Amino acid sequence: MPFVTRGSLVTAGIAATAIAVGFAGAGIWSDVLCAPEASPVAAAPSSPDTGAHPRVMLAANTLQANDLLAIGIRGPQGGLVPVADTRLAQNQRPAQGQRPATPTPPPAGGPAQSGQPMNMGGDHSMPDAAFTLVTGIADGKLVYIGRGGKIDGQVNPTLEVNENDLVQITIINGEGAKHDVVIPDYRTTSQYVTGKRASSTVVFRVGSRGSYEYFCDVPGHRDSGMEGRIEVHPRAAPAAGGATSIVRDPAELPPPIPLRGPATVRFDLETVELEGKLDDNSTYTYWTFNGKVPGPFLRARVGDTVEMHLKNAKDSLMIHSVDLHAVIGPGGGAGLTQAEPGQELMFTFKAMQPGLYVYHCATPMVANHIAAGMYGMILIEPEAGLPKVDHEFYVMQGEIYMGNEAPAKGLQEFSVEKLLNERPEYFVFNGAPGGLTAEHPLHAKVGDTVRIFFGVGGPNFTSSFHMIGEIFDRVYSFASLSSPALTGVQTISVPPGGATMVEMKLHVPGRYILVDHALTRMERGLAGYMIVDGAPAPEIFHQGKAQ
Ligand SMILES: [Cu+2]
Repeated sequence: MPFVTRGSLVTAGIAATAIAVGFAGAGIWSDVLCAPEASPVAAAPSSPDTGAHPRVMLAANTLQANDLLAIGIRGPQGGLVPVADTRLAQNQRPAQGQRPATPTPPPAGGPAQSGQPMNMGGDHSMPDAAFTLVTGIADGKLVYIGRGGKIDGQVNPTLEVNENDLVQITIINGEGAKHDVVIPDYRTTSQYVTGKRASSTVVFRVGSRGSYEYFCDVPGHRDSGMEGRIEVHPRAAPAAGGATSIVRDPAELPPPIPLRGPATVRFDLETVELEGKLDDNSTYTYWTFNGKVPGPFLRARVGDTVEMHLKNAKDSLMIHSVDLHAVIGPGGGAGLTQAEPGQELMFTFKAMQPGLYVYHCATPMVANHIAAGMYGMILIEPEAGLPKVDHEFYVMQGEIYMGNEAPAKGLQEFSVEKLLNERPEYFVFNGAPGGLTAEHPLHAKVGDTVRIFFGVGGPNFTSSFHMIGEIFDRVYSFASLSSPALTGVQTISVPPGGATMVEMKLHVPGRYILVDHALTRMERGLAGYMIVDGAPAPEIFHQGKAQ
């Protein structure tokens, strides 16, 4: 039986009814009819046996002409795949003629493919490959059993890694006897885990290719079966290496506005849906402003009159819009920019307050559009501009909600259940795990002054923004540019839909890591590098005794 859920949303001044249509099967499209005076909801049963395209009539007196309607299909991975946003016209079939989305079948051999190396450039803080082993009994022998991904359920799994990888192994006690895991070739020994569910994590860097053993060194356990191998392979080219990157280069932003009076400025945003690279082995359907995450950095001056144009690409499936927090006016512009595929809409606003503001798509389900990558920032500079610095960077934090456990393989589907439960698989800077480590690290030199425009698209999690090994000289809390800066700040809270501006002078060369200091999120992809070149500064930082 199909199921139908619905709820009323009021977004951006538009009274809207959002309807999710789900089926037990997949790959089914539905027709939607709007009948002003019909029974509340009538849904025809699907016909999975015949494979015929069933018609579901959503005929409700709560539906009005011009309502915005969001439709999703529940796919085989349990995720709700949004297939269309559409606006109802009187007695029409607005869904006709739109491209039906085909939900991706789940990858063969089970949902999750973790245990794949999360190659994020290699660092002392982040493993390239992570494995979980649960102790247990199989065929009357003590063993390790793989949990998650490729090794899921395997007895004494072979752990496949690449040369020079930083490898993390977590053992979990599954049955209550005392165990550990040792890897003699890498001089690595875990703590003992003695109680059921107790765990210990070890990290080590492997060297050149070869086959190495791991085992439990509690007397008798290895002999009774607790042993496996680590296979170190030459580093291979990543499988998803050819996929389009949606990561915005954090150095890509317009220069400061020269001193001038108020002016009229025009910005053009295009909403683009595309399959983008998520990690080395997977892709994700991103919804973006101008093809990157975050959207372009917009820059105006207080007092400016801004003409805001939003074009929704022809091949989009969804309606998209933009709500800028720099706007004073209902919906921040979202009510005026609900653009259907191929449509261009615009509005004008006056920049009343200096500040750094988030913008985002505000089309139902708004959290879905944001989670898909639809956020960016607009800077409204004060009259006198900002103090000059050597480098400015643009970084935003977001969340990825997919049906499979990360890291996975192939095209990943969005999961509305994970979104509603606020359980992201990845936390990301600039759209993808590894985006600001392997792909686009920030670069600067000793002696440089740098400024980071940092915002949270979210949609849900507050960031505790921190740079490991640095102190922010100045923080413009909540991105207020008309308040005095805080000085000497280690970590700054940035709420979803909020921002901060931080500035610092660089004194010591090396690699610094941008993080959310809720550091569990680093295990889920959230990290960025700032690489600082230059001469050592032993008077500030050196190994060994004071000189
Ligand atoms: Cu959107």
